[in-house]
Amino acid sequence: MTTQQQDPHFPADFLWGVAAAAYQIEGAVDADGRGRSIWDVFCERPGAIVRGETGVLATDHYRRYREDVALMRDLGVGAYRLSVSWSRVQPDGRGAVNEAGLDFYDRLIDELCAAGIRPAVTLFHWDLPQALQDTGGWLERDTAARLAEYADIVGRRLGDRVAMWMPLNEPVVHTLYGHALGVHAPGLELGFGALQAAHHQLLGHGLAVQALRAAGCGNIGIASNHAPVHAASDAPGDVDAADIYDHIVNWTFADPVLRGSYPAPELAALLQGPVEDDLAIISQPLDWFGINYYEPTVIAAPDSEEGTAGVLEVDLPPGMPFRPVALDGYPRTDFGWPIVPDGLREIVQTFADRYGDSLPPIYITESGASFHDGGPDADGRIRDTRRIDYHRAHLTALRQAVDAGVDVRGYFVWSILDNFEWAAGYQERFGLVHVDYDTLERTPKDSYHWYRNLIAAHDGRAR
Ligand code: GBH
Repeated sequence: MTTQQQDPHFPADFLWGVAAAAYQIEGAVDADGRGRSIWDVFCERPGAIVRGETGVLATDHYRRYREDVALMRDLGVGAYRLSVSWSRVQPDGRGAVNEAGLDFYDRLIDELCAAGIRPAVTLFHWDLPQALQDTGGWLERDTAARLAEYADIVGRRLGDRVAMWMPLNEPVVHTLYGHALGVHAPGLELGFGALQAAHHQLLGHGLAVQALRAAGCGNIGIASNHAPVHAASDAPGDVDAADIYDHIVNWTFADPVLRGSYPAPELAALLQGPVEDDLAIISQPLDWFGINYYEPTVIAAPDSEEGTAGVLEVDLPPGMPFRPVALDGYPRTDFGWPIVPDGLREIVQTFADRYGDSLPPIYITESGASFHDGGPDADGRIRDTRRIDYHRAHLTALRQAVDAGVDVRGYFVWSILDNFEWAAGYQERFGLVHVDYDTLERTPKDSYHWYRNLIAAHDGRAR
């Protein structure tokens, strides 16, 4: 199957990247003065993580980063999307700077630059310092100002070498999973009350963009999770339910950033604070907009005739005005997520249609799949053909959006390494490189070699 299909071709300046996040790969949670984050605490909660796994060791990237950068260099990527652990930089989330923690990113970024790889930095990939959680976390307005303070510190120290900035990763997932449903840190189950945490993250984004610009940093965007939402049927109830869900998971997070408004007055009415003034801050012009894409959602009314089991990893609490419905007829990853490459084309096109000229260039800041690859075969290879098919199909769909005129500038594979997949632990493997969690040995999979050839076929011009 793999060999018969053709790889798509992109313009010469298309940026080929890989992505990861601090808590999922670094380990070394006590090293060099790092403070505790909400994920350290959440992982200790009985039953929170599959098999009780934690990020204490993870892939040990904190100590093995040189080896990992060498793997990226040989891969030929133009950029590496990493996240900075706020708790390394400010162990208490505010005030005093821990120079030893910043030094790690200084070394990592120097290593990347020496390898010809552009660093793309996420400031907040869900690992809030626990001290800030203790004073209310994202439910507290002041946390937005703290993100800006932290952005200023990191921007001044690393800004001369960082090529792309993202204050936030997927505020929608941190809101829904972390604050509405309680399956991610900080483990709050607030239902619609979680919207306040969304607003404060978005406000933090806007303030952090301002702080980065004041620190002389440019090329700033966001990594925001988006996917099409479809109604399970043409029945008005299903259509309405899908529309509500679409507004919550997509437009509540993109409209404030790209339009300076919330998509529905009912949502804005649930928020406290000077929302109108905040929206002016949240909608700071961006240089680009990053979309993380995994899979579309199909939604039915709670009492609809449609569908059976939902496909969300988590059950929604009773009383919600929508119900996810299984997406039939598509292959699934080993995580159980449906594989729908056209959803990537569709969401990118939807953004272009919705925002028109006010949409900056798009990057796909994450795309990837978990397959439970075993270790190397006797010949040393890991034959993850399905992962190759996955990325090829998604890039082919993305190419169609580019052909249709959407300005897409790059694609970051999630992830360079197998890593700690949050509540799902280490069983889920998204990497182009296999990690043996007993020996921490890295083995490039067939997908790594495929991606390297694809990048090389574009002539290494991504750099
Ligand atoms: C991203 O989140 C994160 O940024 C990254 O840290 C993470 O490791 C990576 O993706 C892989 O998970 O059950 O079919 O409804 C992903 C956001 C939101 C994508 C929930 C999958 C549910 C799939 N995810 N969504 S389904």
